[in-house]
Amino acid sequence: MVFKLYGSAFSTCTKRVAIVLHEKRVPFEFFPINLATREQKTPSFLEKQPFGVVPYIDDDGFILYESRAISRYIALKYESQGTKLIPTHDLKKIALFEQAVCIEQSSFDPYVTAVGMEKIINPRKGIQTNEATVEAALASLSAKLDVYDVILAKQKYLAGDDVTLADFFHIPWGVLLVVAGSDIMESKPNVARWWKDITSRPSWAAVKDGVNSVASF
Ligand SMILES: N[C@@H](CCC(=O)N[C@@H](CS)C(=O)NCC(=O)O)C(=O)O
Repeated sequence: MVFKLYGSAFSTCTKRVAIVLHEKRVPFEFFPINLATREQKTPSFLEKQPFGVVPYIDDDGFILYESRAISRYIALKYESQGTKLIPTHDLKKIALFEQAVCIEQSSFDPYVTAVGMEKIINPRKGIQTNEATVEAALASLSAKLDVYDVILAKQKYLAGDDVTLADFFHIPWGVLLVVAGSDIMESKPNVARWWKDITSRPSWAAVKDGVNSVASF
């Protein structure tokens, strides 16, 4: 049975999962969910994703939601193909990977989503941007990225010298910073080097303009 991804072609969380499918070279069928018509709030969707947000997957009847959990599932299920995205045998490497995942969720995601919501999503909904919120989020993000810059001066990626899921988790919201008018990802040398590296990969090129089904790799 082909792997099924339900989401919105342009949503950040759907792209997060699609990057991983491309890195792992897993063919998949994409089922678009229309967020504009609130398809994600319909009873049939809520049966699969009770929080009413995208994405979710159906892997031969196994339903899973939360983009980072789905990404881990794919990375482990297809451990031996494509890019290795989670360390599995070395306890210390596993711990450093978990640390990097926590860094993304606590020191990056809250600030980039605040900027993206204010500068991109809210205006589309007719809600005025709160510039004070944007300024505060960018100031906090800049302080966090100063720490990233120190870490990335010593190693290639956030969990060590191998790329992992933790790096890829940053991309879909992180690229929106430029759209929101901020060049913060280019403003610190080691962060800029890392950012160019992970956003130059074919997996991101394949999904950045919208997620589509892939019949084979
Ligand atoms: N933590 C969830 C967040 C999912 C989420 O917020 N999805 C957004 C798109 S990126 C969504 O479905 N928004 C529509 C809505 O809130 O109704 C994940 O990572 O999967």
